[in-house]
Amino acid sequence: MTLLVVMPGRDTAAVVDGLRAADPSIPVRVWPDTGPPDEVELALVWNHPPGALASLPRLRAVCSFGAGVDHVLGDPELPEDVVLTRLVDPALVTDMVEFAVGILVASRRSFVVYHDQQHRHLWRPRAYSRRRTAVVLGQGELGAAVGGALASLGWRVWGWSRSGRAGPGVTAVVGWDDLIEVVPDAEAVICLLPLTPATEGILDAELFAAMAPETLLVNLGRGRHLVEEDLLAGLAAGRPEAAWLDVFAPEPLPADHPFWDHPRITVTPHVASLTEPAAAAGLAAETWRCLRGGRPLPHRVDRSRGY
Ligand code: NDP
Ligand code: OXD
Repeated sequence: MTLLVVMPGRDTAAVVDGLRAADPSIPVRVWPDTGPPDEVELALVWNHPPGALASLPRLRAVCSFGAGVDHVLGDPELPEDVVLTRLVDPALVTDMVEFAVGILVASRRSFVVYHDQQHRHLWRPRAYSRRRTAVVLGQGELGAAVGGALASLGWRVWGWSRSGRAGPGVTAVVGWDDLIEVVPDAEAVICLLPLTPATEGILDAELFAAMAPETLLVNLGRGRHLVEEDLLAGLAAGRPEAAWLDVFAPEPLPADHPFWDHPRITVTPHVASLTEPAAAAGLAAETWRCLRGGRPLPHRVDRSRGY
């Protein structure tokens, strides 16, 4: 039985090294060199070619190389009975917290404006608000940590989830109507939702219309959470005032896309939190051992919920 790494276009050497370090006894292959397809029992995947997993008749489980699983569930030929797991890693959480807090601090305190002013030899202090309020959409591993970190820095934070789960110091918000009620009080709205049929297009005109002027939209979830034309119209109307986008549909963002040159959009290339190959390899190795030992798999995804 083998573990197949399916990450087209990515450097898989570090992942294979990580798997060897985690458990040298695991027989590893790298797509497209599957070996005998009926020997593959577990796959570690990132953006696999749709249909690739359907050609593996004894596949039992798939590990996502990242926290998100939309890239796996988007495959219409994903075998029904395959168990899906995802990466849950403290380093991924720390990196996300650092990135999200960094964006909010840099934006509120005008770091980019001062950098520009320096080069124009301008001495112009700018006022800033002390309200410090944010809505974090998604209160899972990442959203709860971001919300909790902001709360510990004195921010008033509302955290939106389906169940009412919320990070430490974060006020839970459930349901669209309650979300729309708190959004006008937020200086920043941060999206850390998984991409599912229920969350696709959630960053839309209705949400933007509810925002107060001077609100910052931060999308760290997935590009398809955002209705792009609604954002461009919203920015023109001043709600949101600005946007920081780390994720796009598709990626990379096409060279002629209007977001690149928009004066109030900041584009970063999906770097908020980068998967550490050794961590993903560790998860895959642990999943392998659980499969072999007949134990429940770690960080299992509820396929019907989509996250
Ligand atoms: P989790 O699965 O741990 O958490 C998901 C959260 O979203 C939960 O709080 C869940 O609510 C909430 N949620 C899901 N659907 C809805 C809905 N319809 N309405 C309201 N709340 C909803 O995910 P993670 O925190 O680990 O990751 C979130 C996403 O971040 C990933 O799916 C990925 O897309 C993105 N990501 C981006 C990265 C980047 O570099 N930009 C890096 C890593 C991840 P409940 O708690 O009630 O179930
Ligand atoms: C992830 C990501 O899902 O990198 O981990 O976006």
